[in-house]
Amino acid sequence: MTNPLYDQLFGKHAGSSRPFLWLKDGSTISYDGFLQTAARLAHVLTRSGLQPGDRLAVQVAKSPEALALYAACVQTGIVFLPLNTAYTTDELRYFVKDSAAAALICDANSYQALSPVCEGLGTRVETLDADGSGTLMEKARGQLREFPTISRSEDDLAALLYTSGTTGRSKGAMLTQGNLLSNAMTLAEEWRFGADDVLLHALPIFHTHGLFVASNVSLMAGGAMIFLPRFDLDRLIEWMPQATTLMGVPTFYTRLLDDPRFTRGLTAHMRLFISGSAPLLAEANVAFETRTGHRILERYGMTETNMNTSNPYEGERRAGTVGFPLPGVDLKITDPATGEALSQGQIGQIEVRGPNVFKGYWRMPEKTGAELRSNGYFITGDLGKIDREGYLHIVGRNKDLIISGGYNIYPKEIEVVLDSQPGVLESAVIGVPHADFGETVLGVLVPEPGNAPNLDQVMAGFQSRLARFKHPRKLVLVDELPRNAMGKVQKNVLRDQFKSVISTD
Ligand code: MCA
Ligand code: AMP
Repeated sequence: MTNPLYDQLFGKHAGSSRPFLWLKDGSTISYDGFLQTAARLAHVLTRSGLQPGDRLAVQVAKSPEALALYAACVQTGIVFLPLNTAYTTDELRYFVKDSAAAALICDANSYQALSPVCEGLGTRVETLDADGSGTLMEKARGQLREFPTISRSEDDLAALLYTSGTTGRSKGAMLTQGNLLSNAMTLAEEWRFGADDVLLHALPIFHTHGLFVASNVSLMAGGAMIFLPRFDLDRLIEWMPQATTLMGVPTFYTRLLDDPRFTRGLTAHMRLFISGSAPLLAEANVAFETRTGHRILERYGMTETNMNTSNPYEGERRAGTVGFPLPGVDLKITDPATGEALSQGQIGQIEVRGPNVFKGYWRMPEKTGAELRSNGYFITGDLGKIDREGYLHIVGRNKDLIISGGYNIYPKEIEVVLDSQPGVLESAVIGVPHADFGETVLGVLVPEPGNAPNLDQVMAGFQSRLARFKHPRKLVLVDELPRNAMGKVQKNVLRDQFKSVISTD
């Protein structure tokens, strides 16, 4: 009777009084205290009728209780389905319905809007607020602090994480216990995580980076985390002297570099800075090293695959590259047209295979078939090349995707909203360079003849439909969209035409 993911990440720490979470007020939560909260939550979930394999949708602020809910799901075999707190009610409706979630945990402020949605779908609702209050923890209070762990195998689902789709319909990536476990073990070893490490945790915990990469690696090693509610430059600078490691998206690093308080002295206690989720400019990495003496270790991953490649801990961390395939990961560069492997140095699509690669998209066999080959290789949609020394360079994307501050945004979702607005004949949404977020969203509109759209009204059309971070930062009008001979919109032409439209504002 085992539950590999629970045993390796959580169960092995039972009874340990070592600190696991340091909170912003300076208090700490021990491993044992954390596991007791998780066990109480496990009782609440199972007593309310949730079974192994059922989905638990969770849209709550970052808190120790929210992380304990993840542990409770692993312990009970319930599939954890975390959701970005920025998603609107319309977006939530889709995720709850598509996943057929048995229950949703949301914050008290969203309860009024979400409970009618869930009622219609037969989904129970409980609340959990940032301070740990709400109906969920009220129910947990009287429960036993130990829970008999439910047996699971490595092939069982542990989490369902939605990634946006190129057609506008988000896809649920099915991640097994084995996917998460293999990656946590590999990363903890590759990055030399140990029980003395203190990770400065300022990422959200509803995505792979903050939830699996940062938290699972710390749990695997038995280290501690300074668990900040969100990225806040002042708090990061305040806590850095207590920490040994930081994981962040490139925006974290460029914001730190912009602050004169961020000095070599401030980072003296740090052993490792890791970046991912979006490209880190080589110049930013060089500037970081000049300022601090640390070379950021850049790695590359995806929701569907966890982490695939990493620069080495020892050896050259090559700026502008994402390093080598991790142990156990096979990676090849292929011709997008034929799928044939290309030779070293040639640019093609990146394909990966390994124990980290997901099981497929939830209830979307045709999409799974299109991206996950029968020989186990997953077509990432990223374009890259391998240099002479074996480092992977990501040179672009073969998928229509914008990454803003580490959040993925699929243009199709935005184009659907734009196209439905009065006065808009058609639209194209592109990513343009942005100093803080790396890329940001630009909407290019073609007006209906004689009926130009009111741009303020067009922007208002996004309010209830899409999370704020997906809204275009700017809208521009053009007479027509550039198209190729096949009639396809040439977004590269638009990206070139409007590349300075945000920075020169
Ligand atoms: C916030 N806003 C954004 C973003 N974040 N707009 C565009 N892109 C964003 N990333 C908007 C808000 O809606 C708000 O709009 C305004 O910016 C300020 O909001 P605030 O909350 O203060 O934002 P912030 O603190 O400045 O946040 C920026 C951030 C945050 C720290 C970069 O977005 C962040 O933590 N990003 C990390 C995302 C992440 O974890 N990605 C990993 C995905 P207004 O003021 O107009 O209302 S996992 C992944 O990609 C793979 C697996 C991997 O390899 O890791
Ligand atoms: P997500 O769908 O949120 O999991 O985002 C995965 C995508 O983020 C990948 O397919 C890449 O396009 C991008 N990504 C992640 N890490 C890096 C990196 N270090 N450099 C460039 N792109 C990255």
